[in-house]
Amino acid sequence: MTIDGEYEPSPWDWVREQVETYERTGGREANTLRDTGLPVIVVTTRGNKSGKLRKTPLMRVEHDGEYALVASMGGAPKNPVWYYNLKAHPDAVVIQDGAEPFEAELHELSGDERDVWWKRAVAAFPPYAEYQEKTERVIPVFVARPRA
Ligand code: F42
Repeated sequence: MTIDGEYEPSPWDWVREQVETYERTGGREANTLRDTGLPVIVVTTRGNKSGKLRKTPLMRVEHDGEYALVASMGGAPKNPVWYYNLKAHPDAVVIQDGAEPFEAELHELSGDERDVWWKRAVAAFPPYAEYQEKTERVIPVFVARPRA
């Protein structure tokens, strides 16, 4: 499953290499964040300015076939660029969790719905809690599910 466009790899070596290895092995390798043992997914978005395809590994926060996408960027003061790509092009999203990528539909969470998913996110990846304490922004969370 793909969306049309030219792929522009991440400028960060470790991110680019993780995506390449994950895709080449169908998620059998490079499927955790460094040596944490905690699983990742790969999310494809469309660049909000360039229109090019961007691939971003994120922590795997899965519940009943749905996925939280947590725009934490290590608690940095600014949102990651992929957040703006999702806001600009919510219809151009592909998620890979294992061998088979799928097109996803998603929305950004607020209120109680965000609280429920935030707890799930911290359970899957405890450092998210520290990241939220480090930054003034409320870390954005999307929920994504396979497109019907
Ligand atoms: N980041 C998270 O925010 N949450 C996670 O759970 C997470 C987990 C994770 C696990 C493994 C791993 O390897 C990385 C992980 N990361 C996680 C880091 C994540 O993969 C991203 O690298 C990080 O969130 C930063 O995202 P970013 O979209 O800001 O990426 C930067 C480095 C980037 O690629 N910048 C590009 C560039 O050329 O500088 C821009 C890419 C882009 O989308 N450009 C837009 C376009 O139109 O093409 C426009 C850019 C603009 O100027 O607005």
